[in-house]
Amino acid sequence: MKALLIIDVQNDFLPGGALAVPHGDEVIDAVNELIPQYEVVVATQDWHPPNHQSFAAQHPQRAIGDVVRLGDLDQVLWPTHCVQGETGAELSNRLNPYDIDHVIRKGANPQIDSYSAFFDNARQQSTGLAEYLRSRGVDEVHVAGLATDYCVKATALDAVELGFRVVLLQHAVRGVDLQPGDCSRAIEEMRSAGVEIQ
Ligand code: VGL
Ligand code: ZN
Repeated sequence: MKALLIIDVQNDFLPGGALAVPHGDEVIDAVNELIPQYEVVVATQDWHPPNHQSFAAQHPQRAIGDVVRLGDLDQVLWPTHCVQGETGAELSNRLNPYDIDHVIRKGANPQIDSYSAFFDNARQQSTGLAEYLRSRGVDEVHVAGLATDYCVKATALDAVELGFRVVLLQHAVRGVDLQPGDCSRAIEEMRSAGVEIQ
């Protein structure tokens, strides 16, 4: 059984949002067309408390795009985004909500970021997604959404490691490209890890 994973199609990652992914809105029609083709559809939400340590505003001497140490990990500093309960954290209202079976929220621990839909970046906590997918008999996941070079990549790589067959739906993802080439490199990294690029 295959599942569609719709990663972080939230207002803050769309044009006009706090952390707008260039052309991020182009994934919405693609995702809406994909939804009816899957029996299991999961959407994720980046879901940060206002004091999340990935926010540059929480580090007075630092700027957006700087890299700091958070716990034992390198952490890129982002604009304040996807704050729990705020409009920016809502799934786009252009997304067809009727056939979304399950929503996973991630990034709630202020001290650890969570790019992957399966685990936080320190791999301390599971979001329960793998368990949910297995309970539904899913052995293959197809990944769409935002952003190619962060949450989409982390999710696809974890899914491979967890033993799922993984397909990246290239027409239905867009990335940040903080450094030019980040998205192409992310796709090559996924391909090398065993993700089928479709
Ligand atoms: C994401 C940066 C920060 C993503 C989330 O959804 O790819 N990127 N938080
Ligand atoms: Zn985030």
